[in-house]
Amino acid sequence: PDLNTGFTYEDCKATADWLLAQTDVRPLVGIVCGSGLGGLADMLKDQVAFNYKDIPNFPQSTVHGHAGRLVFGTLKGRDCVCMQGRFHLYEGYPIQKITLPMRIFKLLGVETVMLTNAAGGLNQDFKVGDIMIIKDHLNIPGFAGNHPLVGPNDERFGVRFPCMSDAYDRELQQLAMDVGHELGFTDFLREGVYCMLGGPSFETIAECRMLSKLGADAVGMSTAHEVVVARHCGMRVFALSLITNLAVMDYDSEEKANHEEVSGG
Ligand code: 6GU
Repeated sequence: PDLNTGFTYEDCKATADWLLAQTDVRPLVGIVCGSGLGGLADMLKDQVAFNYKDIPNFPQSTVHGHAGRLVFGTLKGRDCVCMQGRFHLYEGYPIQKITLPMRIFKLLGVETVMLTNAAGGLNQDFKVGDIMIIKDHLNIPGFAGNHPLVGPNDERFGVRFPCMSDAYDRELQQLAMDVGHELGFTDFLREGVYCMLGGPSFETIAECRMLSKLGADAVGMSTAHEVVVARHCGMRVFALSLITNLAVMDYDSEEKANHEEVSGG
């Protein structure tokens, strides 16, 4: 059978070359801005920005609170590229399509990917506003076969069975911890395990309790799929969760998760 998903190495290369032809920026760092965290992209200097809808092969953002621009520029003098808005499983695209930007990053020359997300806190010690350095993840859609590396493997990206025990770069975690302490963030800087679910519904109370027992500190609807693809093609990964709300863990609670608190909208 023809198992070609339409997102081949050649497709990614064509997109990367199309972008590189229109900017002198040669990014070694690629950033993915989570819900409500797209303001970082606006801080880039000497910007060259592309709307997702104008980029060949790119999916388009359908979620309110996600802008949908790929921004090239410099941060503190370093060339970087920033996704202002990302793609989620619940938008309905195939998972190979929503992770395509990671492979385009790779072909742009990116060596390190930094990802942020808005997440619900499961860890009882967490508070709203905490920043969690992600040390590991639970890729729940992946367990069920909704995994971005399903299908024919192109060795030009990476191996058939990539290792994930070193997915989150330990040096970068330590560096972030050190810098966070220096900046006076100690009281709200955490580390923990991020759990990705497909969404779009938020979790039931029983689901939150289950995820907590499984070792998750925070839960959201992104990041793990991108990390898997980024690691497959050999990029270093650093990721942060902003704890925008606390997951509801008991039946007496009046709290309800909603998109406005999550996206800062
Ligand atoms: Cl509580 N759950 C999920 N799945 N995603 C979130 C969230 C909760 N809070 C922010 N994003």
